[in-house]
Amino acid sequence: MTSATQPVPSQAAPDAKTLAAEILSCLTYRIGKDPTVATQYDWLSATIKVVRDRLIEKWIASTKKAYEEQSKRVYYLSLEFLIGRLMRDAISNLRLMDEVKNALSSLGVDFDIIAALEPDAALGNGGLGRLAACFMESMATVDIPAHGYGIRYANGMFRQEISDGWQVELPETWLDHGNPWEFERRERSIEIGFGGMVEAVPGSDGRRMAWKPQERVLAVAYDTPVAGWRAKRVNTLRLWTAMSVDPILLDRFNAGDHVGALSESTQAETLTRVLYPADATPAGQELRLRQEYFFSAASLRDILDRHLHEYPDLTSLPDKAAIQLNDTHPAVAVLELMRLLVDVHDFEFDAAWDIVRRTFCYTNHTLLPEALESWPVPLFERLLPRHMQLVYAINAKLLLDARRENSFDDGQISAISLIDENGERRVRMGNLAFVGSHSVNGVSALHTELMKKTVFADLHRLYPRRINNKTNGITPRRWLQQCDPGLFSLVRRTIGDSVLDDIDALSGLNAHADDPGFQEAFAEVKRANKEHLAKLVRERMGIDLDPSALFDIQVKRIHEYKRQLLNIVETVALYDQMRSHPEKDWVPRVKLLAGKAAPTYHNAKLIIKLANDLARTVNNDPSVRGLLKVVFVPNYNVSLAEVLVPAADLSEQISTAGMEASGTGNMKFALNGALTIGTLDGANIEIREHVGAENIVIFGLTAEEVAERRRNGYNPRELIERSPELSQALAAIASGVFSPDDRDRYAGLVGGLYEHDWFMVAADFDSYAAAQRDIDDLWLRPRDWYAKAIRNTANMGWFSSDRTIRQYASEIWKVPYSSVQGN
Ligand code: 26Q
Repeated sequence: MTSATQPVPSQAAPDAKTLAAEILSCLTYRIGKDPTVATQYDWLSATIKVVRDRLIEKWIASTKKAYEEQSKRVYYLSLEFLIGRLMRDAISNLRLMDEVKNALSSLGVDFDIIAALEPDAALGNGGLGRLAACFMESMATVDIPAHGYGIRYANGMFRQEISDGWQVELPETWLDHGNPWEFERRERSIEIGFGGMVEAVPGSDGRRMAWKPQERVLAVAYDTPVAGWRAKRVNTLRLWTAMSVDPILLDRFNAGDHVGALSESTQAETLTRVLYPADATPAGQELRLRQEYFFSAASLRDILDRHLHEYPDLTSLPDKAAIQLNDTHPAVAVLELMRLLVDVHDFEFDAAWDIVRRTFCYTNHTLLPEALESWPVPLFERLLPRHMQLVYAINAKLLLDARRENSFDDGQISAISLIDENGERRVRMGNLAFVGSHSVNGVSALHTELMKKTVFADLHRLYPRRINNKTNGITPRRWLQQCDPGLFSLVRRTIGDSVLDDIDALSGLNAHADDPGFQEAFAEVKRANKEHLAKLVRERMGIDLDPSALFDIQVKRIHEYKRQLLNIVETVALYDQMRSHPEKDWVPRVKLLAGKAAPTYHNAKLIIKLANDLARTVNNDPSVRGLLKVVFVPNYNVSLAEVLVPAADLSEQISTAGMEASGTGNMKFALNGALTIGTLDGANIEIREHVGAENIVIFGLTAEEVAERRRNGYNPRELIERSPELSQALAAIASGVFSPDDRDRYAGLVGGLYEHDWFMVAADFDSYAAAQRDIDDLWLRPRDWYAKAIRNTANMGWFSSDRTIRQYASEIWKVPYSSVQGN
């Protein structure tokens, strides 16, 4: 399916002189500063505003085109967008990088200096939020009219500092200097209600209800343009901010109660103040449910208003809108659309339900039972009384159908029910999203198969065609072209510029994988990237790294299932070995770790402390002779990833098989020429298929073996005792070798491995350690190493999020898309 691509009216490409004049004029007239007093931030704002202006014409043209062609639009609802910096992305997609750099330098401004000042927009926790950001860029690139909807948190992801080895959370205020990217749309203000009562509408036979909310909050829209490759299309990311309906209660103010007059507005604004910093374990707090409903309801109103502006009624909604739910966080939108259709637009229940299901699609990102969202019925009912009634109504229909037409037994009925009756009654958001959608997708082949067998087994039996797979991807613009300019320019020189518009052309590198000259050039790029990272580590942490050592990197949220602990324990074992066998020819290694822990996740925080305790010990031990360095880099975020990813020789993707839904960091590293050491989990399996089994190092239990061991009893103590390396390493950690100031610090953590070891560190330890020694051997044969590294880059094109988005477009959303990146 390819859309007829119409030429988009485009401004002439400006030269550096024109841009310099525009930046200067913006500085003067929009920022109100003279170059002699302008700060670096002023130059940054002026540059961003000029770049943004360059997008506006295309933005308006894109919006108009969708309107005139009556195109079906895609709405991506996500509580998280982990965007990072936007300036380089926008300039690069406009193909104006050299011009902007020259313009600034003619004004005496260094592009790299101001680029580093742009705040890293961290409106997300990790993979799910970053995926949403990659998808926004890819939807624009493949020319799909799409809108992202989310929350404009005043405080995004916290800033992580490491104090005495412990994580400390500090607020990140990304809006301190204003946000030059966004347009405030005061005129797009939508009232959102909470609480109150529900009354039957007289004469509607109890079908229509009138909800009389007790509280009201205003949702105000802020729009950010998102440019695709070559800025052919520019889409909108619309983020909502909560404001008080009546910011100053004038009567209270006039009565002299100045503080009380403002209290309501403070309360309203609290709603969008902060992102919940948990990436797997739902907080279950009222404010979180309020956030979910607030943004879902505002987005739906916006979507329906746009539809009704163009079409007579809502019967055609499913033909003109596809609403993708990024996990269950916006699942309450299913109920809100039901409410609007039945209570406001007077649809029959069944007709409304049909429209709802044909409009929504749901992506699941996790199988972890503790991560499946559910809300206590009393809380749900108090905040959203009408929606609670609708849950019961939908549930009645669902369970009757299952019983009558599919003869489900009691166990199956209780598994598919929207209400969890085990213990305190709760509304299950996963089941709601599933039944309210026509498509439910997983994010890697393995994850999708496991969804069918585990969380959604019974719903899958009832709706066997609904679950489908869409393996994740990453945008190659940010994650190769921009973050690794040295590698990308080598690639262009080697295989030509077609790779600019066709990432699959990377496969042309396969022909050069064994060419010594190309290998050398590839190794030189990697070396320069490692020097760049070493500089950052020296400046931020005062630690010296040897760029000729093997850079072994594990960066991601800290979670037990991701098994940073396996990596750390193996590092302890290696440290032991290096000290006991100084005569051996050890491969110099730098172990880099980074990632944030949820503030309430005790073991995750302890793992960070352990990494830092180990780093202090190892880095100061002369007997290691600098052959091993351990570094925990603070405050992992998108911008730091852009430095770490290109500098990796080895990428650690070592989750317990069956637990990482997909992973996307794994794709970024492999694309940039790192070898992966990984388990058969998530998208690692598909990476192996694409890069070839001989170019990836796989170890450990399979998902089936993990499940089998959990079923048949798993005895970690026995395994630990049988592995001398593992028992020694654990004994050292548990006895306080790395924590002389508090010898019992890790007793509990290590005790957990002996007692239950839910994530099977012990089961995989020996095979992981052996795989690491294979890596060492390979490193000593640089020609073999680089041949494999090159084959990774060459064969990762398939993991472009453009491919993922095209699959969503053709198989789920049924919208046309462009098959070429640029034109
Ligand atoms: C839910 C309720 C209340 C508070 C927080 C949350 C919450 C927030 C974020 C729950 C989960 C998340 C994030 C999940 C996530 O990032 N999952 C990752 O998604 C990636 C993209 O599909 C996958 O590659 C990863 O495997 C998966 O872990």
